[in-house]
Amino acid sequence: METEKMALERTFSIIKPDAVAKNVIGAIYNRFETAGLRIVASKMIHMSKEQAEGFYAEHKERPFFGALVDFMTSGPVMVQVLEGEGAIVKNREIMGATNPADAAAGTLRADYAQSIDENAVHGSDAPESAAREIAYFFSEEEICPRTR
Ligand code: RTP
Ligand code: MG
Repeated sequence: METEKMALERTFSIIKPDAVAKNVIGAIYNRFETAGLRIVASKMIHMSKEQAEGFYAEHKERPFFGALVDFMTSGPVMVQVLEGEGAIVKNREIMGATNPADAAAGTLRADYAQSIDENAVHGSDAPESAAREIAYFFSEEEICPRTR
């Protein structure tokens, strides 16, 4: 039987304003790289209200939506595309649970998040959301797959 090989995947990641303010961008990038994820696109942005509302449109009706948009626009963020085998699930594992109180030891949220509202990182949760979120912040020309 043919050996199953996990697909090379891309996922979208945000280092949120709380983690940027803590000066741990490099520490978080180190976690991605150590886990075998490659950063194939990256930039710092300060999201507008409209940009944050559009990005989190799926949560529009949730009670925390206003607070989420306020938080995500409270300071600059790093947005990046991560590439690797099983990148979507792998990044979610590195991140840990949404609520840092539930996040496993050694995950980014256990180490760098303070609350469910200010939880350090975002990562796409499925192939469809990854594709949509990457396209929301990056043009195809801004993504640089490895050539060596
Ligand atoms: P993210 O989208 O940021 O990667 O986080 P997630 O998938 O783990 O969580 P999601 O359900 O998509 O929620 C998006 C963000 O909204 C905030 N949130 N607050 N107060 C609350 O009950 C609550 N629930 C979610 C969090 O900041 C979460 O990351
Ligand atoms: Mg989510």
